[in-house]
Amino acid sequence: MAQPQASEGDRAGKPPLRVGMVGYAFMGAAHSQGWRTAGRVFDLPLSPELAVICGRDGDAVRAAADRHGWAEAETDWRALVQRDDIDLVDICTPGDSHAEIALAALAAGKHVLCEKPLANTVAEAEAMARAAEEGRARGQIAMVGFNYRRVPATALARRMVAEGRIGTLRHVRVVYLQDWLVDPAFPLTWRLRREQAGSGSLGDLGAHIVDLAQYLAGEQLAGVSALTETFVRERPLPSAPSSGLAAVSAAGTGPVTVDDAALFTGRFSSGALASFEATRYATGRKNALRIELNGERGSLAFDLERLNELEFHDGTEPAGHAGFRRILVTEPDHPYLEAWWPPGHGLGYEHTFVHQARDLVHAVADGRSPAPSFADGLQVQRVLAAVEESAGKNSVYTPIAA
Ligand code: SOE
Repeated sequence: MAQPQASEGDRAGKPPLRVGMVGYAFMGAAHSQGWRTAGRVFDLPLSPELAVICGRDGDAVRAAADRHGWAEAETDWRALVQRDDIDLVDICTPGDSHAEIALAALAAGKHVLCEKPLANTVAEAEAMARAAEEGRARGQIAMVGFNYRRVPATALARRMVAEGRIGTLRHVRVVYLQDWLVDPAFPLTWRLRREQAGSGSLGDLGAHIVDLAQYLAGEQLAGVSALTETFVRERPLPSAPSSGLAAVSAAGTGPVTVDDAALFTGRFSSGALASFEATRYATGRKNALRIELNGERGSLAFDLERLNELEFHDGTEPAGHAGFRRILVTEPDHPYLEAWWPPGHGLGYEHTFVHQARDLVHAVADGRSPAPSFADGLQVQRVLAAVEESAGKNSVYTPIAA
């Protein structure tokens, strides 16, 4: 495995962590921001370097390298993962390439960060988790990018649940609402095709809320009952001639082969109950992830559209003046905040990727398994598979395979 070598470019004498990223669209931009900023805000043991960005379209990836500050542009990910001057491979591609890139990178001795969901199938996720476990023995680190764990407010919520501030958990209810598919004229992009995306709102949005619910609860789901729906089943082909769609109807449309929305209930291993909703048809809701946990001693509630705030109801307070109160999560002793601005100066969506990079750099330097690991990503993949199995059986309760 390539060991970080000292180089003249190290910030403040820190050994470099040379990153090679595959993919340069939305997640590529967000991860670039994370790698660029983490070492300038946090005191890190290694200095992340934006070494190589990779994508199939040479002109586009060179433009992305310029825009996002990568030293080199590459069009062959297989060459990238073999380079001795790359320490970590960051996978920001559609789900159908996560497994082959991660397996090649781990076999080449690299650390790996892989965007969520880990894979498009449980079988792929199992192979990735096995390879990550084998890599651990060689000192390699592999993490999956569930970035909403790294909002200060959700990290504080996790801390409060672990401290017992809401007591025995009874309910988790969580939704992730977007509306970018409401228009039937929206084209048949890769997220709407099973062979590339693996699933629709379930894997894209549902994966986030399954991981976040389990992370905050501190326990895993034992089984689910689910409904899914595809509201618009044919969509116009993308204008790009390289859409590569095989099943093209005469009208220049193609079939949507994934879910548009998923609704499911779940039972945690403790017996606590949960409800989930992931949809791209919540007209007017742009990126509304909302989660509430109810326990015997209190409740916590978080809204991604107000991500600097956490609502807390302390059920042990006298009823006369109890109630949900807003915690402004901007104090220096709140998670991640020691490195940012004075109290009251909020953070945003992009900062979750800076925190993700920070935590991964520490895990690499300490040689310890990060959270969420590929094993965590595999468990989420098993929940998604149970949701699809239950939906296929008209919402029959379906246990999560171990
Ligand atoms: C979907 O539109 C999406 O981009 C997800 O893929 C991301 O994971 C989420 O953070 C924002 O919305």
